[in-house]
Amino acid sequence: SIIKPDLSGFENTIRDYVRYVLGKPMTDATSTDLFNGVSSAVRKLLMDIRIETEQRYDRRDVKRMHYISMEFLTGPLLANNLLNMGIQEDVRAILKNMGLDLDILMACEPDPSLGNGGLGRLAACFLDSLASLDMPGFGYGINYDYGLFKQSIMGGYQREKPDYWPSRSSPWLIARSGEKCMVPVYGRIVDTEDIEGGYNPMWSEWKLVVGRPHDIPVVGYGGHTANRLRLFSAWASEDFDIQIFNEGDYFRAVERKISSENISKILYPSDSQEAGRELRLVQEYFLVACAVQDIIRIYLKQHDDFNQFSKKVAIQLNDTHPALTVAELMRSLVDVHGLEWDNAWDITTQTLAYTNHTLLPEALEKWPLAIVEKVIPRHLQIIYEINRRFLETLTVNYPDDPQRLHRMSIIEEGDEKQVRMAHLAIVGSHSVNGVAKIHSHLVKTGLVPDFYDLWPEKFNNKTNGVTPRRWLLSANPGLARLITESIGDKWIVDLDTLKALESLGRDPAFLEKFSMIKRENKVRLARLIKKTAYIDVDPDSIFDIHAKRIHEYKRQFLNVMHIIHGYFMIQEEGVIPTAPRTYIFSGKAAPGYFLAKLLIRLIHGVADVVNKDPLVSQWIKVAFIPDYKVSLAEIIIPGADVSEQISTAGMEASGTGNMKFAINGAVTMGTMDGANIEIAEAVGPDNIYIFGHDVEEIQAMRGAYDPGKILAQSPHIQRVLNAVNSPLFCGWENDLFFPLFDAVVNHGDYYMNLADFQSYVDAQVRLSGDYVDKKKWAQMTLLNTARTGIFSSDRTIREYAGEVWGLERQI
Ligand code: DL6
Repeated sequence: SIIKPDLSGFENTIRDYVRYVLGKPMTDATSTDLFNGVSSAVRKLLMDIRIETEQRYDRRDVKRMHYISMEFLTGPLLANNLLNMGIQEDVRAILKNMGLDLDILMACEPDPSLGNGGLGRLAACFLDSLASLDMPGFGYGINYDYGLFKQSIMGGYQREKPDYWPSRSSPWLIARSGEKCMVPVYGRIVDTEDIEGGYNPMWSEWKLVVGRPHDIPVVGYGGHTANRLRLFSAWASEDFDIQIFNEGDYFRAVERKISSENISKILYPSDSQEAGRELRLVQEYFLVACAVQDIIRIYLKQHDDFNQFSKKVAIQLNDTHPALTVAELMRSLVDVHGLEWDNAWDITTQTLAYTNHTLLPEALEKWPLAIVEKVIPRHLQIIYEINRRFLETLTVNYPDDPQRLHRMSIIEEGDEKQVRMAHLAIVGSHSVNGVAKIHSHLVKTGLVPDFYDLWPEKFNNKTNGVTPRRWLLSANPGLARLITESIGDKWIVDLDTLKALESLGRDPAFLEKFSMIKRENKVRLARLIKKTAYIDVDPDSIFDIHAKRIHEYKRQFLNVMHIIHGYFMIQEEGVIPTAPRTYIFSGKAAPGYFLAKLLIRLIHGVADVVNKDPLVSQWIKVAFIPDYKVSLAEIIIPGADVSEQISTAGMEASGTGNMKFAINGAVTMGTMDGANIEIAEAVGPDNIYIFGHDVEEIQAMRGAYDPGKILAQSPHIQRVLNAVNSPLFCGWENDLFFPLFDAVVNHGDYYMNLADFQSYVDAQVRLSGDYVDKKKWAQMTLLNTARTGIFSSDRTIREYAGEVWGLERQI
């Protein structure tokens, strides 16, 4: 049931905001002013729910779960908050009465891009599910001034511009200046003797940074519970360094202040290349230090000692980025609160749990000891001590296996010693999970088999999920309405009930309505493509969409190869495809990732040639939508017929885009990778296109794989790759795409594009054939929606809550 808040003062709050906060008459208010006014009226309602929720939790002294993550990709919040409180239509009516249009105001909301992609968006889905399930689960993150860069395209190239979001003035952020955290950083260790003559390391000469919390309320569906996402901004401990200021060096004092505040200035834009950059380590430490202090402060409000800590507190580490929590919690318990090491260690390991989100070797964080020692010398000592004790237990378990000790040590030996963050996280946690069945299996068998051998009971799987509130109810209002009219609205909180749609697949009238909604969503998407990519596309063609970060393992290159192949089939062989298709790409490349950026340029080069060709363009169009972000995904995903999920098997941990597309009725073209495997299980083999080598086959091929052999035997692949390496798509820039050609032809094709090419082409031909059978296609897409309820993040959160956190509903 939905508890609707009282809206009687809503209009006045908007008017008061414009008049007394902005100091303007209503007649002068801009759309952005009015968006802020409406949001502050919504925020007022949220605060009532938030305060009641907190009192409920306090009264019951509940166990709380804290999700620490460097990224939370919330996306715009107004629409979601209104829907979750069940008041979107009421507010629309109030605004209409005032002569205002809710949709226009919602379009003014900036997209807080505080994340790179899947990992950050998953964290946001989890917060929505926790609140919707009335569970005490909170987020801790960084209030970056600049989120992920804005992408624009110039001459086919990606350009990056800073994305400033109102980190100090967003209507959703509530500054909590009374709850700031003091974070020591840098300095050195001075060895002193304690009173009993023992060793007593003192961390001294540190510099103090202040973490100022800003809360974003997170209201669950139904309006019963509002949790919070707490984001920390970094400030200098004093306005200036008074000492330096007094010495007369005004500018150095100001610079010091600026450098402290740099800590929360910007989100690192890559998935993988941050390790080695001191500021990134400082950010990671800053986050965990603030979070741990805050968590302990909240716990101590109701407890006098730490005996109950792990019964009342669970902490989930979102990837290794917050792995320093292990050392920081130990430091806090031992150095600050005076606990014995063994007791502190039991508490730490019983409290912490770690989620792995990637197997890619380059994304597994390792920090050079020299940087760790410089930034957090005391933590390095603690890590050494944790490692010493850990290696001692290993010696008992594996007395004759020194190699194993080397492999498992938290410290990696070598020319440059490094801290292996994944090992630190595993040793310091009671639970380690992957994010899809296959991924969890590979964590155990491929990534850290030694740890699995030692602690098999620690390892588990939690397949990702996505929130149906944002990704169906809000993003696809037409489909949401049809579903609710047909089977009721329980699906919003129990997505498995979508199963009831299956039987409607035999009802032609229902199928017709279902297909019409897809068409309307395609028209909406076609408008977006026209507006952002300046290309006219036909909503009756197949909308084939590849939207995600640009990365070699995600194989946008394979997709482009297939497009070029289709181009030649029409041009040179007169083979016309069964159905016209629009290939739609969207996604950002890390600014330092040369090949990924070149791939964006290639997509544009191919688009130029294909879209201008009078014959081919009747059958194939290519469009790249710039600046992929949550608000665009909400338009792109519901408009898809086909969802491209074509990573090299074993490389995509799970994927969550794949789930969003399938729930919205797109049919997956995918490899047996990540959660695609579970999507295939759920929808059945007739309702998905699976192609390519699976994980075992890829593993078996490694080492012996010879792309040259495949190339020699395939005139089609030769034609495609020669075209990539020819002037055809280059415009006036010669040899532009040679590096992409070279990586595949001369450098081993690490991502095995060629190995999967033919089976990809065959699957695409089958798909085109099925698409023209309107009834068959409609049934397939319906079954994708009906059978993917299992991919709700509510299911994922229930699993974490029951099996990892010991978290209960607090209705
Ligand atoms: O678990 C969320 C998401 C998965 O769905 C993707 O498959 C995976 O690539 C992503 N991982 C990361 C970690 N990157 N780094 N470092 O973003 O997590």
